[in-house]
Amino acid sequence: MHKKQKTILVTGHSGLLGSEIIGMRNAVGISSNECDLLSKFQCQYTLNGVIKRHNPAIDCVIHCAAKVGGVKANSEFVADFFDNNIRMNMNVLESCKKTSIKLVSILSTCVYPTTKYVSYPLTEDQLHMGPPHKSNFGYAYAKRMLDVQSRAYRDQYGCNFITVIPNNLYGPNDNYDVENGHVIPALVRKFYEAKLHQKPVVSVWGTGDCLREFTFAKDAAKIILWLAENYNGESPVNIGNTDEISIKNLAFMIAKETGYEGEIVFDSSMPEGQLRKPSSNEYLLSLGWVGDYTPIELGLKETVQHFKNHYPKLRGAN
Ligand code: GFB
Repeated sequence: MHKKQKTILVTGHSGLLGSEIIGMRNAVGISSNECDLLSKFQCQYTLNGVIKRHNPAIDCVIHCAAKVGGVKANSEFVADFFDNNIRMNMNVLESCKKTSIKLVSILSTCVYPTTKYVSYPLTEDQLHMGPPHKSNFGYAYAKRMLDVQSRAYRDQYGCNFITVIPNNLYGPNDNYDVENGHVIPALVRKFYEAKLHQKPVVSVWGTGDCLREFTFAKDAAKIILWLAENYNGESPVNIGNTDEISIKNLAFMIAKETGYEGEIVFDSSMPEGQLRKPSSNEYLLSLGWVGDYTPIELGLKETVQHFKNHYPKLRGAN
């Protein structure tokens, strides 16, 4: 990508990550009304047309669109997560190949092999070393194919396709659906509503012992934009904040931030996925990235404040 700023096209621009990227740069989004990325035909005509003819010229596509969800949705709709993601990715990569444009695709640390096949912290070279955790089997294999397809197109067609691997993202513009969403938005909503309706108990899924690394979506957006401008390598790049926190501590922090003072119970009959998936960001640092990550206390504060200001008009909450 040239240093002189042109325009970036962001797929999934209304989502948690895409909306942060759009907010930071001279970027355009493409909505599902304009182009259904699951349709090969629409991508061939509409997406290719936008990439070719947009003025100012588009010189990079950041592909954030994906079917995403929390541990429960991933386990229940395993085929949908595989099917939707693999089809969308095939179509978007094909469009970017045809229009010879730089592409940044997004994976996730949950797609790494499950514990017994890897050593921690997770490094990029371990991505395909064994099967993923069964809780997100479909999503993980579909996302891993982004790496495979990007490398294949790079080798055969010379495409400048790069991939990045965030860990668990969170932030204001999350999906607040408590059944199908991720833990932070689900708990923000559960604790906030429990306080609002004076409910004495809030149930948190699992034992609370699982560890996760959380990255504020704004931080991930900044790093992705930096890599879009400065990185052209074939290896994926882990980009997440590497501080681990237990779900139990996370729940206490969110309860405090929302002002909930009732009882918190841990329901081990609910899915909890992988015990941990700590990642290394050494490769990112070796490339020259120097920014800080937002401490989780501050990220949660901003997220909860946004939630309170906009409730109930939030994605997944109304
Ligand atoms: O956010 P989450 O669904 O992502 O769950 P994963 C993280 C942890 O929080 C799990 C616990 O151990 C859950 O059991 N948890 C506690 C809850 N209460 C809740 C709750 O109310 N809702 C949710 N959702 N979790 C996903 C993958 O796994 O990570 C996806 O399945 C995706 O594929 C994402 O890539 C980043 O880290 O478990």
